[in-house]
Amino acid sequence: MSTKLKLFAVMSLLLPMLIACGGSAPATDGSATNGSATDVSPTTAADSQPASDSASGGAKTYVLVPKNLGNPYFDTANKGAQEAAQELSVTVTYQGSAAADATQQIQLLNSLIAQNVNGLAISANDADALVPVGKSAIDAGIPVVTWDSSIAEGGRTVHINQAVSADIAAIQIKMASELAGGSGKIAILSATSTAPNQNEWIALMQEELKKPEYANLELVETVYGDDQDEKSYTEAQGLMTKYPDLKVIIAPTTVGIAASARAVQDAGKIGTVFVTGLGTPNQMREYVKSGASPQFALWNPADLGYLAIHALHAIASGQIEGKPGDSFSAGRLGQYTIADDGTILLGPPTVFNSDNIDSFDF
Ligand code: RAM
Repeated sequence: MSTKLKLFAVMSLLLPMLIACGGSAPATDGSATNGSATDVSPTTAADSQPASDSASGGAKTYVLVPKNLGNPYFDTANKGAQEAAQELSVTVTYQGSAAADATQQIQLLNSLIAQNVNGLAISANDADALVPVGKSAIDAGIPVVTWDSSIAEGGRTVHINQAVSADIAAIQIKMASELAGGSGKIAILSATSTAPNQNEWIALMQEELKKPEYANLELVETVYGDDQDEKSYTEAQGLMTKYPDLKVIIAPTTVGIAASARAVQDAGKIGTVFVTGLGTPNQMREYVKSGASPQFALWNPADLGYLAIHALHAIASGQIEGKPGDSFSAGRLGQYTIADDGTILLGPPTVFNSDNIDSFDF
C-alpha cells in the first residue's frame, strides 16, 4: 500500500471517531457517511476537536447545515447531498439546531470551523448576522456554499439559488389569484421573520401585487410561524379568526403550508379559504386531494442538496475558485456556471396539483 493510501485508510478510520468524540462539540451520528440527522446543541468553538485531514490531502469532510432539523424539506436535500457524497467519494455530515435560529446556527458554525472541516453548505437563518461567521470560515480556508437561504455577500463563497426569486414570487401570486377568483383578501404565513429566502420572496410578492391584473387582491397581513408546525397552525387559525372573509393563505414555507392546510381542513373551511405557496408533494398530497390546497409549487430539494455538494467540492478541491464565470460539472444535473452575482441557478419551480401530485415522491 502506498504511503498516501495508508494515510487515507488511517484517516477514514480516525475521522468519524474524532468527530464523534468532540467533547461537548456537535455530535454526529457516528457513521459519518450516511448523513442521518443530528440534533446539535451548539457549543463554543473552544469545545471542539479538530476533525480535518485537509492538510494530508485525504478524503474531504463537508457539513450540510439546514436552517433546522426535523423538516422533511431539508431531509430531502440531505438525501441529494448524500448521493453527491457517494459519487465524489467524500463524507457529508448533516448537522443543525432544533430551532431555525441564527444564534444557534452561528454557534454550530463556529464549532465546525474550529474542527477545520473541509467545507460548509449552509441554509442561512439570517443573511447579515451570519456574515462574520461565514467570513471566519473563508478566512480559515473553508469554502462556504449557501443553498436555499443565502448569507449576504462577504460571508459566502457562492450561493445556490433554487429558482429565480422573482419567478418564485410570481408563481405564488398567480396561484393565489386563481384560487381567490381574482379578488378578495389574502394573507401570507411565512417562516421566521429573519429568513433571508422568505423575506426576499415576500418583498417580490408585494411588487408583483402592484400589477394591474392583481388590483383586486388585498394583502391584509403577513404572520410568522417560525417553521414550527404548531406555531404555524395557530397563526393560520388566527388569520381565519381575524379575517372571516379571508380567501387565500400563501405560505412560502413547506412547514407553514402544510400546517395552514391542516388548520383550514380542521376548521371546516375547505372551499372557503384556500392555501397555496411552497410545499413538498408528500406533505401536501392529502390537502390537494381534500381541496384545502388545490395547487402549490416547489423545486426538487434533493437536487438542491446534490448541487450544493457538487459546487462545494469543485471549490474545496481546487477545480474552481468559486468566481463568476467558473464552470463545473454537477453529475447527473450537468454543467453549471457561476453567474455575475456569485450565484448558481438550479432551475424553474414546478406547480403541483391533482393532475401530477401522484407522480412525485419527496
Ligand atoms: C421551508 C424552509 C426553506 C424553504 C422552504 C420552501 O422548508 O423555510 O428554507 O426554502 O420552506
